[in-house]
Amino acid sequence: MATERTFVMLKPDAVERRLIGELIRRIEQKNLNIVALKMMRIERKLAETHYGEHREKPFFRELVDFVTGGPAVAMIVEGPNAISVMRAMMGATNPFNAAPGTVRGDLGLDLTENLIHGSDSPESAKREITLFFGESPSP
Ligand code: D4T
Repeated sequence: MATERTFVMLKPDAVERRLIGELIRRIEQKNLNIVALKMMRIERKLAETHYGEHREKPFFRELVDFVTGGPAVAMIVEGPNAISVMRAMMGATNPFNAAPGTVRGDLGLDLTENLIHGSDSPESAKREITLFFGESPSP
């Protein structure tokens, strides 16, 4: 099983709802490693670049307003198949479809304010880690 690094963001709704501890607890209990972590207010330009693939979507502005609207927590998470393992733990994008046991299935009720982001491929992970943390060494 390949060791991977993925970019994880605890979105502003998670911070506001005091769920940082709960979400980090889930990541640590899964035995993944948190290798970098910072709390930050995401600047508009960074959010627009991060969500660049959605630039033409009707929800783009709302999404950028939301992720820049309060502090978020950015992390690099490492472990075997970390990218897909994190995606499975997060659950479906829309919390209404997310299975119980997942972060969004257990804790979310809103499509935009869906608590957590995790990279969806090795290419996105590399791009997002660089965007948020600068160049970082491979595992
Ligand atoms: P992120 O990127 O935040 O981890 O979400 P996903 O990878 O699970 O899902 P995504 O890229 O399809 O959507 C990005 C982000 O946009 C919000 N969203 C999505 C929204 O506000 N309205 C919508 O209609 C959709 C489809 C939720 C996640």
